[in-house]
Amino acid sequence: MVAALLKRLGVADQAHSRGDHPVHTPIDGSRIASVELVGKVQTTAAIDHAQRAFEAWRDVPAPRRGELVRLFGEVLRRHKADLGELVSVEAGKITQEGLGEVQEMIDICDFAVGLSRQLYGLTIASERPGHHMRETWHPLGVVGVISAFNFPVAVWAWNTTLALVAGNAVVWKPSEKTPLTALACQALFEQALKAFGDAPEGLAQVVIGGREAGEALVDDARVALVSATGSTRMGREVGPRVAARFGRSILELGGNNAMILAPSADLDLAVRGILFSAVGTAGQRCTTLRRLIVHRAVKDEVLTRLKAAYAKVRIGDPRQDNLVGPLIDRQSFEAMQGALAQARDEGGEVFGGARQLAERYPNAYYVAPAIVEMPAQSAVVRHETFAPILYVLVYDDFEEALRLNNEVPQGLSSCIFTTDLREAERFQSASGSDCGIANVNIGTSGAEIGGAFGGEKETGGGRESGSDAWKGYMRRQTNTVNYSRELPLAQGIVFD
Ligand code: UN1
Repeated sequence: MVAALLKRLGVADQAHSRGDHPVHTPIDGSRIASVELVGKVQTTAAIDHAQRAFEAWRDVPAPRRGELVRLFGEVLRRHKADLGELVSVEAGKITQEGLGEVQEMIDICDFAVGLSRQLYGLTIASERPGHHMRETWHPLGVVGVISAFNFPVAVWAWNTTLALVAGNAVVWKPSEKTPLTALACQALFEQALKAFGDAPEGLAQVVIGGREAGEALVDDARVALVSATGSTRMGREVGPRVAARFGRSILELGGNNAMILAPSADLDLAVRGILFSAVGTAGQRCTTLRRLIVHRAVKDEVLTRLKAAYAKVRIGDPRQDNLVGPLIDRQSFEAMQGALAQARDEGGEVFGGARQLAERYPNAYYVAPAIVEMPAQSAVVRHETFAPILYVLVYDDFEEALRLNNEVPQGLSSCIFTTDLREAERFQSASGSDCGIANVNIGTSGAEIGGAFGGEKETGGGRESGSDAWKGYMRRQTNTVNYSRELPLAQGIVFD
């Protein structure tokens, strides 16, 4: 079945049947493919190739570069159902979310195509007569993309579409847990390349590899930008190593996203918002809602409604009519159980969280999402556990809620449910949420591509996707032109 799907997506048989790295589906834990992992030598060869491609691609006019991305968007539209299904099979996302992830790729293609005609720079008033100043944006070089299992295709697309219209070449190292979706993206991209005709070879490559391949990207001075999505632990290694060679990085690391639930909130909306953000993707989004900071006056009612909703959530095969699919693997299940035990030790009261369907799927890890009432924002709450655990904290006054929101090491996403304009505006003000994303009456997850995506503090500070995130993929040049017959110096300096 997976073989037929891969065939429809254009992946050659030998690419997923040879090699000694097994690929398992989290749906039932069975082995669905085996791939070859490459190391430093092959990754460095890919970078060589990409560097040559970059040297040709940077001179192709940007709107023409956009045409390649437009063609890719068309290929994706044709293969949306198949690629979405492969995301479900390999990452365990429910069908709706697998399709949503491919839609996110299509959306960023459209965004990047428009951008290819809008790589605007400024014109700047010169202080000298007969001079003008301007700023131009130039292609940067080879972009290394390191991505995680939980958004196995969209995050690559955010980076690659922008990098390509910006005139760069890309080398992608996906998670070892999701190589098949990466091979499928590559095969689909090759269809776009073919339709385009004359793009340089090696413009966008994938290296299926582990740590060694990642390190080769991180340490190679020709990789001008490393865009890495994953854990804070990974970012702590990647960031300083890239910086040590004066490379650039865009880091998209852990989140520990909170919702402040105010007494004036529309509770129907809030409960639905919590459910999607906390339970969706089985808690495996970097934007997953992990902390609910609820006002004492509505706490009991909200928890009663939430627990009723949690008890009804259908858990099972993500391709069937369920809302919660499996965790990615056993390690992830163990991390979740460890966090729940620690929460109990720290005074938490746990609802849900147990393994489900173990008899039916002895080698897969389905869990009931957990709600944990905590007496305080203790160590376990401050740590990101990549699983569906929602910690609940109670507040009495708004300043305390804001403090709790900000008092964790991570700074990705946040939201408030309120109908009080003062609270909503304060939450989004300079002294409000310290996160990269701060929403009102919307959950923490499920951002649109049009905004810049990323966060502060241990989240790494990077921005990807919309707004002017494209500037991170280009180099800025300041140009001053003298069209006079004199040579006046800036700052009025006389040097005769
Ligand atoms: C991630 O989990 O790495 O905002 C990305 C969201 C998605 C992207 C999540 N658009 O939840």
